[in-house]
Amino acid sequence: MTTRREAPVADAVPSPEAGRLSRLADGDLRMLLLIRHFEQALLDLFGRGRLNGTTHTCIGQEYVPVALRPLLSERDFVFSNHRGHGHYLARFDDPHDLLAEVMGRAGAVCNGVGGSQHIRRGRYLSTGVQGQSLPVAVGTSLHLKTQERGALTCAYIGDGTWGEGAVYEALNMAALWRAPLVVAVENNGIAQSTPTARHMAGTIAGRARAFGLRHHRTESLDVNRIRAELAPLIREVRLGRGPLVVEFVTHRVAAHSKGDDTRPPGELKRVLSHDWYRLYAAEHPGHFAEWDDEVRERVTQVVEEVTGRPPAEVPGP
Ligand SMILES: Cc1ncc(C[n+]2csc(CCOP(=O)(O)OP(=O)(O)O)c2C)c(N)n1
Ligand SMILES: [Mg+2]
Repeated sequence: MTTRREAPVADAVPSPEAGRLSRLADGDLRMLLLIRHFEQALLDLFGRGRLNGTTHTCIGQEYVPVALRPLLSERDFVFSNHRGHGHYLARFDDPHDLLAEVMGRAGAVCNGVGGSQHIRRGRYLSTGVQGQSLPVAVGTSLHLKTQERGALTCAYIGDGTWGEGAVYEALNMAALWRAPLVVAVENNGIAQSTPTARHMAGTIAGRARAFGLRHHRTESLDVNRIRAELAPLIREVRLGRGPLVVEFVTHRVAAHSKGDDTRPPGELKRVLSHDWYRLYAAEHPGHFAEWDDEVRERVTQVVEEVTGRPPAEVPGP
């Protein structure tokens, strides 16, 4: 099979806040495209009835974990959420075993019992339960603080997850004990079908401030620029200056899950004007063309190889 092509690049009308996108290193563009085509392939597989269960793609938000990638080390813990395929791929660059996990095929990261949302691999854990990870992330970061100085825990949460009480218990302890914790907030302006303005009183900055936490907000889609902004802040977390909340103002280009998009056409158009994929193609057409087909083809091969595998075997008790 081949994965579906997206809307023509000519549709890309850059949004002024999105800014210009600088030229990426090949490895970064390759990773961004890997995540994009992987997610697109999952939607195609669902559409053709080849996948069970559910999935939440990070289409439009791929640049967040790609920007963080070189700022995190193997010693760091990463806690992911229901929209976690990009977080996983940016850490492991292993689409075969992730797809096998989602499809329940041999070689699956967690023998196929975790599926799209519940994955553990070394120091990487994801959960589909909103707000569940932050208290555990604080615990691991305190462990690192005492046992492995210089390492940190990074926990990804969405804007909607700030409605969970456990988040505040965790932030309180993290602040009091100066935990080496980075809370990466993917503020995509919506929680399932509820816009942020209708579920959040105040702001993420204000909530971080209430605990005395450092907060950095970025609207950029530019991987190089985001990295330059974050590198010194993350270094300070490693040096023991306490937790950091990074708020990425981002855009969920695809549906919440598989096809449940309730946003009006005008809003979808606005969202598309922040899609790095279309914007990068328009701004760096030569570089984009050099990699896009190649990575799409790689994902096509991954899909073919993994769908041909036998079912995963769950080890007995
Ligand atoms: C405790 C809990 N309540 C409800 C849900 C159902 N649910 C899954 S994703 C989601 C919205 C999450 O919004 P946000 O945190 O903004 O993340 P996004 O989906 O936008 O990435 C909801 C309500 C859940 N997974 N866990
Ligand atoms: Mg959200």
